[in-house]
Amino acid sequence: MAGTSQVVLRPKTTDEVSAILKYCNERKIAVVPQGGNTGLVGGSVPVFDEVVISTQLMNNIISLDDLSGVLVCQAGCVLATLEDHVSAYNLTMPYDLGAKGSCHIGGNIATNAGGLRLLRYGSLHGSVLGLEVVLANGEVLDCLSTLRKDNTGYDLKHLFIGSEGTLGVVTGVSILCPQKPNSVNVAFLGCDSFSRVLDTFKQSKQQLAEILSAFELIDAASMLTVKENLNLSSPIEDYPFYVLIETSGSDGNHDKEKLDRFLEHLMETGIVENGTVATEPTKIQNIWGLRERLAEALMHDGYNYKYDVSLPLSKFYGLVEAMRERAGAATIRVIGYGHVGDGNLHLNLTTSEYRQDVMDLIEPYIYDWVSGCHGSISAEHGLGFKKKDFIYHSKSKSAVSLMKKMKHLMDPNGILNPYKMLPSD
Ligand code: FAD
Ligand code: S2G
Ligand code: ZN
Repeated sequence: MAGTSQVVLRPKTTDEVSAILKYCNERKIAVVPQGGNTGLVGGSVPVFDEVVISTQLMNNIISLDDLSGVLVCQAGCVLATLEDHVSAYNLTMPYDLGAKGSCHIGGNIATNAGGLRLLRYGSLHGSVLGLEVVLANGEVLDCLSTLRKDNTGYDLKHLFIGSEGTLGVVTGVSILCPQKPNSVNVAFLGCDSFSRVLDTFKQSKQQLAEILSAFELIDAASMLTVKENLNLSSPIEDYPFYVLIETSGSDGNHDKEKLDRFLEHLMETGIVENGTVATEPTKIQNIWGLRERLAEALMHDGYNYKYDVSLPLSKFYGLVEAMRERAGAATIRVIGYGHVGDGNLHLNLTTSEYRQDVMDLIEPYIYDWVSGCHGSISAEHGLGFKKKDFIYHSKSKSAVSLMKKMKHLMDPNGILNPYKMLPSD
């Protein structure tokens, strides 16, 4: 998505954000908060004449308590920069995205980003301890607690996690960073069927348990995409499904023993056809690249029809098969990959340029299919501009009605990221 704006403001402090919003609110000037601009549903893109408020210059790290692991920073800090910073103190960020090099922690919170480590460290609703937010009228809401437990009244910070810039501008963050693992292993396995992928997942939870830190799927069509478009190569021969399993623990010997026993079991029982294990950082990075660079690889085809859905695991790959049958002939490719551990499928179709006939084949069929399985039409990317009118496929009328009342209470002039997240009706 692309948009234009006459004004991009780059405040450095909370006070500047407050002054900007006070000014805009009094004059009913619409604004769109913008972090790293890596969002995938058009949430950070101006639709008409909104003023862009960029957090690019709000990138100070305020404090890090390496005993409690609590990091306090401004909203415009880039995720990769934060990871480097906390890593020096033997800590790690509790989430990781392929967009880490550009996305801001404020944008991650506004979209309630999930990512590659959610299986291990949970969602931002659990790791974010406090927020500082500037409200539509310029008022500064100070909820920047650094406490793990604080049961005094409504936990207001949760309102802003996943609010996509529609309830306030996040300016400060307090987040709990776990210990950095001493030992990381990545296994890359080939499976003959999706039911074998699910058997592998079940075994990984039973046998790897507390050291399991990621369980990702890429299908054969995904592998072909990174091979054809990025010239990457697979460390194992061709299979219909590939599983990337990461373990993160504190004792290399213990983890290796556990992982070897797990892999032996998978091979002996025929759940897995073949696989490789990487412990050395470059090999680990190369294997992760096959998964993390899929978004980049897909762009080379031209137009991407991107779907980020939550499904019951029994239905997870059925949607890819249904879409391949329905739209495969009209597209370059239909691929399925994602965070199996979270039940989060990324389904992408591509054509060389946008085609309405293909879009008509996909929507609303795909949303009806997901809602028919009681899934979610947006697992982690949010609704933004692109998906807001399909919200009723995953939220009840009573829920959307209360969301609208909250929006009106907190932004009566409707200046905060209008046309996003909430439906037009
Ligand atoms: P932007 O794109 O700038 O903004 C996103 C939304 O947040 C907009 O609605 C914007 O208005 C709002 N916003 C931004 N900053 C603030 C603020 N300070 N206060 C209030 N509102 C704000 N997402 C996942 O969840 N999981 C993934 O695994 C994942 N992988 C990705 C991989 C790639 C290669 C790419 C390109 C994207 C990926 N994403 C993923 C999507 C995207 O990175 C996330 O949605 C990310 O959280 C967006 O952060 P950002 O700073 O770029 O926000
Ligand atoms: C991922 C983002 C990219 C995409 O890679 O996990 O969340 O292709 C996605 O949708
Ligand atoms: Zn994802």
